[in-house]
Amino acid sequence: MAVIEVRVPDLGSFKDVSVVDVLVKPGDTVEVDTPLATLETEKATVDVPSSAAGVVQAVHIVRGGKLNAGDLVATLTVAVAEAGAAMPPAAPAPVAPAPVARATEAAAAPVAAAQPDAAHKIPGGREDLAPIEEHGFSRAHASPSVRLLARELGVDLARVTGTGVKARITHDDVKAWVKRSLQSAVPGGGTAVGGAALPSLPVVDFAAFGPVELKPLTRIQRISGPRLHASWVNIPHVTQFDESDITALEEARGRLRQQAQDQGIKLTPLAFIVRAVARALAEFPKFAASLDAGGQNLVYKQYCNIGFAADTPHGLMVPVIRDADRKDVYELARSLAELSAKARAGKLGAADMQGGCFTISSLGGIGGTAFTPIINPPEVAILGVSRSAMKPVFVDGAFVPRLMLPLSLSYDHRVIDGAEGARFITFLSGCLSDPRGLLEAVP
Ligand code: CAO
Repeated sequence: MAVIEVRVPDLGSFKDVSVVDVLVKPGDTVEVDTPLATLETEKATVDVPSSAAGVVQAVHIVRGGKLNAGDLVATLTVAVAEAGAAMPPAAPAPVAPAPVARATEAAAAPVAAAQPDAAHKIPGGREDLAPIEEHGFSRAHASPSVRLLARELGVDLARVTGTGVKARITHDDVKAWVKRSLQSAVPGGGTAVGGAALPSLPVVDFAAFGPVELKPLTRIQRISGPRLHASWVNIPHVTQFDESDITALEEARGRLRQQAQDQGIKLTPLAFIVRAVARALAEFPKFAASLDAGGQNLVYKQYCNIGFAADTPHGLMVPVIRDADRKDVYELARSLAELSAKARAGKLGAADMQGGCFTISSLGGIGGTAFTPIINPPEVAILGVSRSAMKPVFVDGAFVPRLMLPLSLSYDHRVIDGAEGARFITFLSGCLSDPRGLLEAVP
């Protein structure tokens, strides 16, 4: 075994170059060309590749530090043959192979200009790959040679998941991406590989049009955003609409409201809706089921926990009412009030938001006539409720004023057929039209 040094290669006229990433640590095994660090000049980023295969003995740089050509980056323990190949005897310490510049935003323009076409050609004749988005491409974690390969094949590195050290994108990752892309080719163009080939949205410089202010998303938005996105792109949503005649329900609620208030309970329409949903789920248990991890079986649950979306100052939260089927409307109203107060105070624990079978998103207190709620995975359906309104309804040969409640049921079409969706919402609508069933004692 021998110890060799890897130093910063010739950087041309650049001095005091920043270390933006240290990619290895002592004990890591590296191959020839494995990137050890990424440096950033004013014009481009460059990788410092390993000059030999071996094990990292020590790293001599830190992220954020400044380096110049010839500075020591790392020492490697290598097999003697490797050492000989990498560092001829009596030669100065080996210098990493000449770096290939990675285009940064500033340096990317010529590349983009050289490829004005939106479509990139890849072997096999497919020309419908999405265009390379230069900003994302330049920030991707990949070595110069991988970047070159990606350019040749028209692969946008921003879309490729790296499997190398620290999720670095390897040559094989790029090739595998192209292979998947070809396999998923669908007539008429477009790609559909696990979301990997989704076209990206344009990056806009808003400041070019006037003054702007940057405000970070809330913590909850940062957590819920990717989950909503995953649901939207992974689940084939269908939304079924209906209107339920809740005239009798509102009359009953009006009669009971004062009595409930005396017990400190605010009896809103939502408590009746949760009760009706619990009944509908007992009738149609598939709407409370979930796909198992392999996507080949449905998991039917012997419990009925119903979540509801709560609008809080911190963002959207979904507390879960446990055993909603065993609670009457008063108990449900109490649970709704307690959980939403907890949500607004930012005091919900993880357990308060877990184990839901079905979610209700009620915007009825705010307004709107209908919306398409996004399923809350691993659930397979969600009910959206909008504001009730008096409408003329044709009954027994005449128009009569009835209070109509708009319902929007989104369901996972992999699990639920359209006919089942229509049956579920019709049943639910019927339950809400007849408050007697909702006021019965719970079993
Ligand atoms: N039609 C007409 N009026 C309705 C109604 C409906 N569908 N639903 C509620 N209302 C009325 C209530 O009766 C109440 O009226 P009063 O104050 O006169 O009694 C008023 O609207 C406000 O109700 P509320 O909001 O206090 O209570 P709620 O039980 O209806 O809802 C909660 C509780 C937590 C669901 C709700 O406050 C909330 O946060 N809603 C937003 C949910 C949301 O953001 N969904 C979108 C998720 S996707 O981004």
